[in-house]
Amino acid sequence: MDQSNRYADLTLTEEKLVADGNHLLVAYRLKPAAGYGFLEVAAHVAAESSTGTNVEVSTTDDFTRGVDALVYEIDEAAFGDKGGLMKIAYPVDLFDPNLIDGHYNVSHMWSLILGNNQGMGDHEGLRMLDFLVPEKMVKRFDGPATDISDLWKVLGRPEVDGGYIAGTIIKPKLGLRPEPFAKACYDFWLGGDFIKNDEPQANQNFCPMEVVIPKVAEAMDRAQQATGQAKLFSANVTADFHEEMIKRGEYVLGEFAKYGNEKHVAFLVDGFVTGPAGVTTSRRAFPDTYLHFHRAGHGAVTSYKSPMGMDPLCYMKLARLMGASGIHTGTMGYGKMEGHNDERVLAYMLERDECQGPYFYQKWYGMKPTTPIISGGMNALRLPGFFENLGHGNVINTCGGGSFGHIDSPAAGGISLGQAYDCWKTGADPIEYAKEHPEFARAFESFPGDADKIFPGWREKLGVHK
Ligand code: RUB
Ligand code: MG
Repeated sequence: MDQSNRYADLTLTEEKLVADGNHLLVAYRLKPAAGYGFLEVAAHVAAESSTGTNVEVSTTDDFTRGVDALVYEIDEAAFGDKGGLMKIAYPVDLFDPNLIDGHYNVSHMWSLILGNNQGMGDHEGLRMLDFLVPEKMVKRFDGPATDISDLWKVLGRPEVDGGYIAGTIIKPKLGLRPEPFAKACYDFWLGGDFIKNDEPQANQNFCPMEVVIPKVAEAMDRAQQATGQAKLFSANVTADFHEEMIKRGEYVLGEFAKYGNEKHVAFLVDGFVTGPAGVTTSRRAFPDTYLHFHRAGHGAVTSYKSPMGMDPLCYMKLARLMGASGIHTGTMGYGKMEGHNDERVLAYMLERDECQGPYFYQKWYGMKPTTPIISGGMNALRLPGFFENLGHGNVINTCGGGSFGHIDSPAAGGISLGQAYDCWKTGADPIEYAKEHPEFARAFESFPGDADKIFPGWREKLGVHK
């Protein structure tokens, strides 16, 4: 049934919708299934995502019609054989404020704008490309409670422009028992700032939390004394049940507090698999603890390979609304995961108070920033190019293989990361810089495949002939 007479109004202008601020606007790429018209399917998406279904229902009244989502713009040819562009305006009244404080729920918003419409049979692809949250809604999402300035403070750095946080992920991913795990932490902390649990590291029988966490807290204390520097640990508290997450969080904080280091702890929440409920549990139960949003599984909805789901930019915006202090943004083409150089906008959208996205100009009205966490196949050799592309280094970067794969030691791996930042920041030539900085230099021998690609001729220039 073609419902475009009700769920589309192509006379509405985006300019006016934005100025009025009474709608949440969403841009989608849509490919109708064979035999269906573009506007017809677009209108069905608006119906399915608001007041309607695939047929007219007798229970509809005039009020109902007043909160219809409306298709207000279409460009059928925008993406060639991948489909066309359509934009929908959702009245703010459709969204769900909490009983307890009137704040909006991301889970509700998500299920409305990218929920049942994903399963419709009359399209072959429906992908969310960008959205614009109006001021009256932005101000009523939780947003982050802590941000990178809190970590810079712990590290004894300026709270503005405090620079690069050199981190790692304990590798191997699974299979370390408590002693070797804590030793791996200590060894890295001798050279780097920040360690995160790899996302599957939890409470396995071979490495129970209540055995390993006290050892990690002790290792941090020792590393701080040995280096005279503050160190950070991001502990995985992901679980299905909010009380289990809180139990884990309290336990971790308690163990680090024994050394006065509870502020040196972040909580890692695998926020794609838990959904917003897991993220918000940590955000609200532990508002003083940096919330590290890891996103394992996100590729199922964000991969550019898919005609469905959402672009990573939308996922970043959802994470900031939820209140993530930091979220993995990928590596913008410099690491091992899917991504490209122009994804700088992912970082800018998270960090800035206003930012131009691909379709909408989003203002955040003072909401705290979310740190871009750069991870996945990175090492010291890939970093200078990454910083150059992004234009700054105010990020958390975790290099698992890039630290534990350094041929000298995890500490040398950690030091090489900080040197990579220094090299870029001071505008030095990496080869010349390597001649003066042995840890950075040895990264070339540790990752020769990358060295050959990024710095051809490095062996001759550095006098390495093995
Ligand atoms: C990376 C790692 C992280 C991924 C997640 O390990 O364990 O889980 O970065 O991907 P390594 P993303 O440094 O050895 O590659 O950051 O894209 O979400
Ligand atoms: Mg991982």
